[in-house]
Amino acid sequence: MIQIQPEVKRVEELRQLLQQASYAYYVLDAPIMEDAVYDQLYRELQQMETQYPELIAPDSPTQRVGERPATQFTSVRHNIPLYSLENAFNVDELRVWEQRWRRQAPTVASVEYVCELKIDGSAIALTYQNGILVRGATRGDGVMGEDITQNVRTIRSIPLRLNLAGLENLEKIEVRGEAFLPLEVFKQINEERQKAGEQLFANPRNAAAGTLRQLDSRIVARRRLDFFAYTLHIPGMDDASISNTQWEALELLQKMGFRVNPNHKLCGSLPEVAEYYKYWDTERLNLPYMTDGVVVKLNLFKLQEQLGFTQKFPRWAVALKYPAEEAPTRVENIAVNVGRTGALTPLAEMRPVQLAGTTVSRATLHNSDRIAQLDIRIGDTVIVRKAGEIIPEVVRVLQELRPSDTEPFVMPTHCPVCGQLVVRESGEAVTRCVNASCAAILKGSIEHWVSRDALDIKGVGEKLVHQLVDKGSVHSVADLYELTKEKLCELERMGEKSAQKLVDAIAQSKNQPWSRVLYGLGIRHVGSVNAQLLTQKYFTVEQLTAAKQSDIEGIYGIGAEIAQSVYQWFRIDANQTLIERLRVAGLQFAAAEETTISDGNQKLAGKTFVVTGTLPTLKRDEAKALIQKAGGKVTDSVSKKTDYLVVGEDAGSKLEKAQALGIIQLNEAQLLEILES
Ligand code: 0OW
Repeated sequence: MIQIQPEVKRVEELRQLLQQASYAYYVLDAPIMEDAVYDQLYRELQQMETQYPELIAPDSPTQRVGERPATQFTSVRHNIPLYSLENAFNVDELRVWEQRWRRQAPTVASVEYVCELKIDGSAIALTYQNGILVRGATRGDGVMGEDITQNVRTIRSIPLRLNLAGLENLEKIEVRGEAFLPLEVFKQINEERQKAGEQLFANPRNAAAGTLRQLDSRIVARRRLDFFAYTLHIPGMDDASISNTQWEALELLQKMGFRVNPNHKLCGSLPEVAEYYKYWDTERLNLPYMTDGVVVKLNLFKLQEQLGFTQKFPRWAVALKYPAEEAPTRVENIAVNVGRTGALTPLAEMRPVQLAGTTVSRATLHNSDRIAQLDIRIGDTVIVRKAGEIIPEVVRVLQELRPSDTEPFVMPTHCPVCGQLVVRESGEAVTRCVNASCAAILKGSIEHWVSRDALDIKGVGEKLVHQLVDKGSVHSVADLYELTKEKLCELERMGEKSAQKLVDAIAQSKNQPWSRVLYGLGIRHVGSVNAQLLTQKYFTVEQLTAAKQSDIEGIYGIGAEIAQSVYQWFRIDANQTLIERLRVAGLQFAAAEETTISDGNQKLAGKTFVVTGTLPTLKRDEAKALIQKAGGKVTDSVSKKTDYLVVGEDAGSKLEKAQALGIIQLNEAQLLEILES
């Protein structure tokens, strides 16, 4: 009788429990346990794997996020090619497609089609060996892709171990599906990139593809990719060997533990397909992810095999696309604006055109590489595209309509605002003004300093900032703290009362915590989340200034790029002078209560809280300090990243948002109970 060690038994039990809970939460959207319970079990498994490292297995939930970034991706061959889809842009073209396949299978009478929403993400291929995920790869050219296993493992809705009940004999399983970024996450990522002065993703598809190809899987994990499976293959066996139809395959994928898009439908004729296509043309705009069409597939695998493939497409499937919102218009000018970080961004100013329910007259051209790629010129007629609420983009130039007297557009060599030479670092697509006193950079840095997530100085809007800079009243954020009521009254339409209110609001900002001050300094790649991560390790600016770059990089969630940006910023004299002036003005450069934080019982480690409303006995700051003391993080606004909302009396919009996002709510008693448990 083999005696199973108790620790082996317990580890296996924990894995089963956690995997079932993950499946229920991420795939079925129906949690089977409270997050606090999941966390408790997860921590127990982590402790046991630390105590018995030999028990760590690749499919353990603790193995989702890799520690070290990859240096590059290796090329891999797909055992079974990933085909793309022929397009049909309306029901007539769909009919042509049906006539074409019917010519090839003339004896077939009535058929069933499976209609699936076409998810607008990035196709990936998953390989499972004995039910364990062993590889994840990008589609690539359909034959060769890139090995992104480390990144794929961070997608919570992709199972690390399959539920093979009754199919244990299937040694190798291939699954294909679409990795995608939910719209909410896409917007959040672009907001963070906007604040960090980085280029925005034009749409969720690019964002998903770009995220999948991130070398640092910790960044991928933070971006919350999701996944819908749609194809199941057993290498070496016909698809018809384990299920007869696509419909059954989708059901089997779900049983194995995959997320399958719930809106697929069995249709007995093309008119039914057309009805599904029409219904989802508008309904899809209410979905939390982007779609760009309907994939129509013949349901019967035997018929699929009979029809086979062309060079590029399956003959038995077609993508019935929704016309993207595109329209022609003329480029009247190409303006260049200078952002807060000095980045020069070319903008196409166009004749206004109606797109996706809005009037579009401007579209970003990103950088000079994109301009060269498009070969866009003033006077050109272009096709502009806007899908949903995504930012408009220039798709292509209609060269045949180009007037004879146009010139290729060249990015300016001098900053359009301050006249200084601009630089374009080798390997960077962005052209940048590096003159720290450039009015555009100065205005951008002050707008950033006063913004909601930074020092949150009410009443200092864009107009006032431009007045202060243009009048020469302010040359740096430190000058804000030397503004007097008299000085402000010199501004047009500034009364004494408003001036006094502004002076008070600026003075009030001296109470903001060190993490907000750090974020307000506008260091490249340091958004508000990274600022909190940095100040939870470096409680004072002296500690951060003295920190080695490698130590900064070692903080969970802080990559090499961010560490380098922070390390270099603190070595610029002008920045040290700015810090000194701000410190003299009274700004916080040390964590008030953080020094007492983390007395070792890290029961809330890695958890993010928001406190809202009036609590029965604790003041807001007391609750915040208690949470931070137990290793938790406290932020001001509710987002998908929020784990718990502590709710008091008269809780407002934060409670509604938390309810919408399914975030766990705690009252004061429950919070104290967790802290004392
Ligand atoms: N994006 C999708 C989707 C889908 C495959 C099977 C054989 C050829 C296409 O939602 N629901 N079903 C398929 O079926 N493909 C899809 O996306 C394709 C994959 C590669 C290009 C498209 O994104």
